[in-house]
Amino acid sequence: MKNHEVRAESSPEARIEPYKHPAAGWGALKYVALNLLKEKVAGGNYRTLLKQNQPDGFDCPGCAWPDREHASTFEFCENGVKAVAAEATGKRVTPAFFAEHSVAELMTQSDFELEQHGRLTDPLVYDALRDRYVPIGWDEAFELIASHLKRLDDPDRAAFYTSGRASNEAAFLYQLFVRMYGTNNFPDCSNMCHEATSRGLPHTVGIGKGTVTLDDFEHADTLLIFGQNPATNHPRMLGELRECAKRGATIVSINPLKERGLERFASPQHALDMLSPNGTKISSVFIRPKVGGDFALIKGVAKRVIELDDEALASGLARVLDVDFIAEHTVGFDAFADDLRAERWDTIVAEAGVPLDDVLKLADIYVKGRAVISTWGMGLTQHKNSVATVQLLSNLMMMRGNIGRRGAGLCPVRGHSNVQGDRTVGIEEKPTQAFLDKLGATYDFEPPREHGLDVVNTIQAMLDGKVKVFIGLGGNFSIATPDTPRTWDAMRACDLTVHVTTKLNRSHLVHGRDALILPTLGRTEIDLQNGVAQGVSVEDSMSMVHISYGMNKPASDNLLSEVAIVARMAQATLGSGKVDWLAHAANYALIRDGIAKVIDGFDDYNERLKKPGGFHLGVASRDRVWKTPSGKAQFIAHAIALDTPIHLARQQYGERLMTLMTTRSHDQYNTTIYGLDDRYRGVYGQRRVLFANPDDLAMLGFAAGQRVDITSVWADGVERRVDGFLLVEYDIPRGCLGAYYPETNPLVPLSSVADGAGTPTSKSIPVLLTASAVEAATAAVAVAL
Ligand SMILES: Nc1nc2c(c(=O)[nH]1)N[C@H]1C(S)=C(S)[C@@H](COP(=O)(O)OP(=O)(O)OC[C@H]3O[C@@H](n4cnc5c(=O)[nH]c(N)nc54)[C@H](O)[C@@H]3O)O[C@H]1N2
Ligand SMILES: Nc1nc2c(c(=O)[nH]1)N[C@H]1C(S)=C(S)[C@@H](COP(=O)(O)OP(=O)(O)OC[C@H]3O[C@@H](n4cnc5c(=O)[nH]c(N)nc54)[C@H](O)[C@@H]3O)O[C@H]1N2
Ligand SMILES: [Mo]
Repeated sequence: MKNHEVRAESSPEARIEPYKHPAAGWGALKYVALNLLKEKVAGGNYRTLLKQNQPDGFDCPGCAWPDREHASTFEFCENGVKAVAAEATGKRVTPAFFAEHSVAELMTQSDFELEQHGRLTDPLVYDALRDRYVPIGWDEAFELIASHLKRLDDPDRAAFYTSGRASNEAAFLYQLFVRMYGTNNFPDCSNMCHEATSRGLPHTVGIGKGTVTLDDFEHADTLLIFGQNPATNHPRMLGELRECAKRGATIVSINPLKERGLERFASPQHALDMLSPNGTKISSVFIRPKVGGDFALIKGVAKRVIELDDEALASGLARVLDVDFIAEHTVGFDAFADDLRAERWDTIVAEAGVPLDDVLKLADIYVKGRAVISTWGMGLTQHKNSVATVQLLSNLMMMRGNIGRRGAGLCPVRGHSNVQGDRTVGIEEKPTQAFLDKLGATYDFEPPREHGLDVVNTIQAMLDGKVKVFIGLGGNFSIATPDTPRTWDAMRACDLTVHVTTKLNRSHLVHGRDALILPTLGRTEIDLQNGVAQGVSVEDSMSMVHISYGMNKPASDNLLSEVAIVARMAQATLGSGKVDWLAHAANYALIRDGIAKVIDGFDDYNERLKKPGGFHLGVASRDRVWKTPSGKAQFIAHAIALDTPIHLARQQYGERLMTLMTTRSHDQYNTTIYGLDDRYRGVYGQRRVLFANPDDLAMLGFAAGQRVDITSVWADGVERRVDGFLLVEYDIPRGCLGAYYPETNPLVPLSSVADGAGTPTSKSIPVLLTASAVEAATAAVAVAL
């Protein structure tokens, strides 16, 4: 095994077997029952699951999809149950476990195995002599961090990562500590996720957030779902889509794959769905661009809207464009329209990878809609041209005034449950000067003014010896990130790596010279400070902010809350001259008072959180207030790029060059592997699979069931390869491949990022396939597709 390879996991039952049922349904119920038994949820207290997303319960640590009133009857969600059960597991990783297992030995375990060991119980420090993690006292741990941070000749030599589960309170205190320490180096998971949304939308509509609330879903007549797999990643969204479908709304899925949950859904909350073999039909139309084809597709739709408007004008019919909206609220339309008129249809069709008829059909559906919502996920954001794509989509919506109107709007669907909130409260490597001014004035210090490092630039800075200390508030940095071998070299070159974490993961094992594991409370657990239960607040994907109280007994008596860890790290490093860190950790309301002073929209924060369901933060673009330099929403013309790394590689290798997208299976939460099945895509007991079009397999001279090695094409002379992937025939457009993340992250070059967002291009990797020498882990893999 090469030094960056993780053992491939597969079970004796490994097989490929197409799934023929609606999404959710009985399969999901069965899963939930099995899961509860398997995880031995602490204390057998299954009420935990019923308190998920209830007004007096905790916010589901699964996804960022909002809840109805945050108070509906228990919203059933298979993957929410998995997330909760994983945190509430009765299994423990104690110091005795680490005494038995060296780091080298743990490195041979798969991510699935690491996850199975359970919750971490005590703070640990790496002992190089014995290659083991050994117990350390909390005070000593914070002293070690402080001594490293104080020793650095420049605060910019440290980087402070955040994963999107951190609460507003933990995140705000963290950024305050880090900025008082002196840097804006805040790499965070959103750099790899919806960054194209957050960086792209401010230029068109003035703010990098969605404009809809759940209420709008009740009034929409048309939904365009771009590059998203809700049945797996946002299961509660299916409930919303089901209602829309029942009402007769047109739902279009724009996705290279025909994802099951977008076809049919059997809602466990509706007996009729469960009794019928087909559930509820969700999408009426599937448009299937090639991977990375969305920009050209949307441009084609926008061009057609102009044509239809021209036709309407010529024949004296009602305009297709919302001319009033365009005149009153926007700038740049003429140049935008000229660019669309000049765009060639053959370029659009070739680059979108769909027939012209599909473009026209989508345009027809779009213009018939009186209230259109566009939602999007990672299928749009993890490409080189993602910023342009998100901007174009918002422009398409602006053409017919579909922003800031009831039942219409932009709906980026975020991933982590508080990833949006973390950014709102200051986890931002490129802060505005106005924010820094307010932060500095409130806490009486001069914040660092220069922009800091994002995820990719942090890894590069570590490789260049410029960043020596890494601190991670949650997440799994070493394996969620691209270019795994280089990232591991980077982490191993650090003087200190620190992980605030709930469960053992790969990042703890790929560590710096000194290394700490700091175990923390999960969101499901009771957080007592001085005998008083503390709540934390989070912001969902639709800008609803609400409070969350844990209700389980903590996994161990020796855990600290994230807030307490941040406060004590700050206290040890900076002392209490300017901020009484420990007082903030004793009463989170003080942190919220700080948020209210510094961040717009949080006035009376503590009071407003008392309302069940919380409050809407307010999104200016929703009210048709445009926070752009011109004060108007902006149309921006972008050309269809014909010189992307995919184009260049294809010029070199011809049709053998494939575009690989990396995606999530049904049994994982990002890098947390719950199981080895991907039920809706028919994969069981394994993860090292590669979905390919049968015609491509024939063209390449391969057959389903054969194993291949995958090599990326990148012009820096570095070999990027992963071995032994099982070829699975799949209904995927020609020239495209699909595989799971994180197994394929070694293929994503560090320098391959979205223009203007820095997001690794993990959904468009140029690759070549070769027959593999790797023995099939399971000899008899039945390929039934
Ligand atoms: N259970 C569970 N829930 C999760 C997560 C999890 O791992 N497990 N992760 C959370 C996080 S952090 C996030 S960001 C979200 C992610 O949720 P999603 O955005 O759904 O993420 P993915 O599964 O990566 O891929 C999304 C879809 O993009 C499609 N796609 C790939 N390439 C293209 C393309 O070029 N164009 C188009 N139109 N589509 C494309 C794929 O076929 C797939 O259906 O989910 C969150 N929720
Ligand atoms: N190739 C490829 N790469 C990708 C993606 C892709 O689609 N393809 N998706 C990207 C996306 S969208 C994202 S968001 C990133 C995800 O990147 P990360 O957010 O870094 O990764 P996660 O797997 O979500 O982190 C899981 C770990 O978080 C810790 N954890 C869980 N709950 C808590 C908690 O309450 N507190 C603390 N402190 N720790 C906790 C546990 O130790 C767990 O192992 O990955 C990105 N990487
Ligand atoms: Mo994400």
